[in-house]
Amino acid sequence: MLGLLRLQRVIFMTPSFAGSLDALSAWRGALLDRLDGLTQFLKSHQLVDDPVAARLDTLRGRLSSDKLVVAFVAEFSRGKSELINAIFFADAGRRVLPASPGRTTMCPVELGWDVSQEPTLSLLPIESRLEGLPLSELRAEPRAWRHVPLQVGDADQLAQALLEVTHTEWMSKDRARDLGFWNDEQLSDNPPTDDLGRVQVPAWRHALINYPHPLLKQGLVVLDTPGLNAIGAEPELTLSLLPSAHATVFVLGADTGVTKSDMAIWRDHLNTQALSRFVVLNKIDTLRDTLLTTEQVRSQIASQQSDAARTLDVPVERVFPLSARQALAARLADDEADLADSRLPELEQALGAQLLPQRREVLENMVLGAAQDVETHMARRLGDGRRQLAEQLLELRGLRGKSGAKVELMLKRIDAETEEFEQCTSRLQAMRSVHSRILKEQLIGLSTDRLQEEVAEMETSMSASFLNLGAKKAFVALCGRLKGLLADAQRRSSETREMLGVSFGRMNAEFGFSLALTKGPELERFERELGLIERNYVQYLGPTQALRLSGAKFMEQFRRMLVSRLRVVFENASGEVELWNKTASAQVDSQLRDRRRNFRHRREALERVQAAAGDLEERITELESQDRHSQMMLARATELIEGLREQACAAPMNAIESLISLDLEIDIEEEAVEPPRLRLAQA
Ligand SMILES: Nc1nc2c(ncn2[C@@H]2O[C@H](COP(=O)(O)OP(=O)(O)O)[C@@H](O)[C@H]2O)c(=O)[nH]1
Ligand SMILES: [Mg+2]
Repeated sequence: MLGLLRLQRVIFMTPSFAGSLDALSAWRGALLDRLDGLTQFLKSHQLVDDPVAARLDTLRGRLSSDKLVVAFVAEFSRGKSELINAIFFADAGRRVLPASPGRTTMCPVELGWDVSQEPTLSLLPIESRLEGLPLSELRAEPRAWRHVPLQVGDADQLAQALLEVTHTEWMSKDRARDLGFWNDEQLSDNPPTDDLGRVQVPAWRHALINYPHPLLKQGLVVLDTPGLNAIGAEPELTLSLLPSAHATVFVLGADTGVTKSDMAIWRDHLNTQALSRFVVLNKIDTLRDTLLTTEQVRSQIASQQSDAARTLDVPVERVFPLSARQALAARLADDEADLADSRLPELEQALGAQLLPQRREVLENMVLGAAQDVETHMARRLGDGRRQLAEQLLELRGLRGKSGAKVELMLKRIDAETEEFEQCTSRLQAMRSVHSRILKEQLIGLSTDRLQEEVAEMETSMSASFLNLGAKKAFVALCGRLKGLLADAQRRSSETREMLGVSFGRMNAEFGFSLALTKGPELERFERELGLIERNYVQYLGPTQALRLSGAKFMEQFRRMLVSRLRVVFENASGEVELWNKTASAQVDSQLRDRRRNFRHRREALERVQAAAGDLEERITELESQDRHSQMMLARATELIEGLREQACAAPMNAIESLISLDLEIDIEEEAVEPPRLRLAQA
């Protein structure tokens, strides 16, 4: 029953954030079904080359593992954890993430679901900072973490296990300084100390919660962060996790207003993501006052809202006054009126309204691009095949009523044609060797070795500069050189494309190929990514951050993190170039194969006709039915591609509505809060 109730909630209530995610995920599921149908058909009938089949597999991987990352950022005690509980985990029936006065969440906490892993809380000890390894590399090393198994469905055990993220350790000032938690220049920013002069430091550097909660299963990743001190001490947050989040929610307290440290977080960590930022003015319940009228309280809230908007320089509609605590309590008590009064639904609606279409559009473009390529490729292959069949048919029909001598003559002609055609092989050989040489040269510019060289050059000029004040300049220079490398690769790609275009044209004219080039590899995307990395790092290298960087440990961490991010960009760019080139040569190979097979078939057909004259009509009928068959294949594949396109362009809400109108079964189990899987007919 629950499953159905939830489905109704999704459709008939104000679309909550959870509802939007449900819809997006149902849409993605339907798209995957269509994609699988198409891929299976194309592969089983061998209608596409290997690189095209691989492209479809990659598309599937990206679609099914697509994540939506929402990060909550603010000074401690603003109510981030409470807000996360209220938006995402009220269905657990209790407070899941610890939220209490004071510093509670001591380390960044990432909640998500990876089906290949067990439900676990993984904790990375704070000492791992001393080794200088970036988080991204440590993620791949299970031994660096402590693992606590989680019991699915047991909300109490989950909440109990999550208390671990609140743990702290007391340590000497020296050690705290090494770990980046003590700053002698800005004493007011430092964590609390005890009578013995020891410093209180988080026990963990990062926590990962892998848990099959329905929303997390749909690809949602929630990032909860501790306050300013911890954000500043973990460069990875600023440089990688926050910039790559699809939405960041910045939380202020109505009881505190915009404080100096709120401003510091906003300025230093959130100022590059204007489009995805949401500001929450939390705890509006604290403004309630029995001596004031509802109207008076309302206008107080409105004036705090516009103050906050002015101070942060965002449109006032981007500031959401609400009460997370009231919302959580209302959801736990199932009190709709109280929930509306908490004003949380307004934020959820805004989050859903922005994120859903944005994510959908990215996926849609990805699918449409692939559909176009597959269609072009397949139409050309099948078209070639049909043309060759037509020629063969013409030849056979011409033999009707002709003598054995005539057949003999035709056989000779085929042999001559074959021989002439085979002369293309040496030409193709030459083309291939030029092509692979050019490609090799091009890939050197995008190689990891080349990247390391450039980074090493940056380091030389960085360490030479006093206190890293020249760090920014050296880094900007590095980015300039790397952009140069990408631009170079782009230019070489166009040259390669031009060269291949000329060769293809000649091969087509002289040997009857139908070689065609697709649009060249697009490297602008990687330039944009590089630009994004540059902006984030430049911010980090600004004057307020330079001191943190001066420690050798942080320099090392900074460098490793930078290299690992740049490496991803360069590896992907190089992969893109390689794939494009591979697809071009695979086309040559497959056409060569098809042509040879065609010559062979023609010869065999004539030989059979020669052996028994009656075979001619039979052979003609066979070819005609073969032609009808490939026409059918083309029609069916086109239909499947069209279906994929249609689904990609369909609005996500419709995915659920169509499910209902199709009256498909929905699994209704005790805790069946799973998104309904669309089972669209395959045929
Ligand atoms: N009055 C009131 N208190 C809240 C609200 N949201 C959170 N709190 C309280 O503020 C304290 C800090 O909340 P928490 O979620 O741990 O803050 P975080 O450090 O930003 O994650 C806790 O005692 C919460 O109960 C709210 O909307 N109203
Ligand atoms: Mg918290």
